[in-house]
Amino acid sequence: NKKTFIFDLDGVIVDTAKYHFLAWQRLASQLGIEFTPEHNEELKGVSRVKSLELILNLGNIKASQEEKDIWLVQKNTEYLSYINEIDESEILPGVISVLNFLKENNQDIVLGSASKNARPILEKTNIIHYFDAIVDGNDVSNAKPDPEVFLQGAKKMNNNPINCIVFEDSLAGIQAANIANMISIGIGDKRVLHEAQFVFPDFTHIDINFIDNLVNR
Ligand code: G16
Ligand code: MG
Repeated sequence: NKKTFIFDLDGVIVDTAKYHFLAWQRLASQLGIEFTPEHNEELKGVSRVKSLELILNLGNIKASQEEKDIWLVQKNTEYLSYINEIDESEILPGVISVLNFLKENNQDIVLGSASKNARPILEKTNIIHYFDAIVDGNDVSNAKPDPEVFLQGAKKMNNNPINCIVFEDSLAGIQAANIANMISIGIGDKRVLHEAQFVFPDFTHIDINFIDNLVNR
């Protein structure tokens, strides 16, 4: 059976978390809220709207919908100013060899991200041509750990969830993959991603034989 390999974007393919951080930090400091890299960890895989709620909670700030909408636009405008400058060099080490191996072996490659900016990021980094389908923040109504994003990916490829393999850097994403009945592979810290079936610190630690076994299992 052909397998469908589903990749999260931020933290798996590219490290855009640092740009999300800079943009959220600018907004937070403007609102008098202290926002640290530790706080930023908790926003990984979390939607833009939900991220703002978490930051406002940090500062005990109550705001109207109008104010929130303005802040969401401001944050995204700043984020996009960084994204406009990125190129292939932002792709995390080891990712391209895995994508090439999957392409050579005729496997499905799908993006499953919470980001509404996924397409421009894949274009800027010159890897959009690898993807047979893209499911992103514009397509889903239920955020991870809800499995919707990954189930939509399987459906687009006409494949059964048991033939799908998910690469994720957030615990919510790993939980989403598990709920979807897919194989979950954590990229990052083993202690954080303890619910994943397999965990690797990054793609350079994944042997191509491991991927080959997933293709042929
Ligand atoms: C990414 C990031 C999150 C970000 C979310 C929405 O998720 O990890 O920090 O808040 O997308 O991004 P945007 O504001 O661009 O719509 P993922 O699922 O790719 O890891
Ligand atoms: Mg992620």
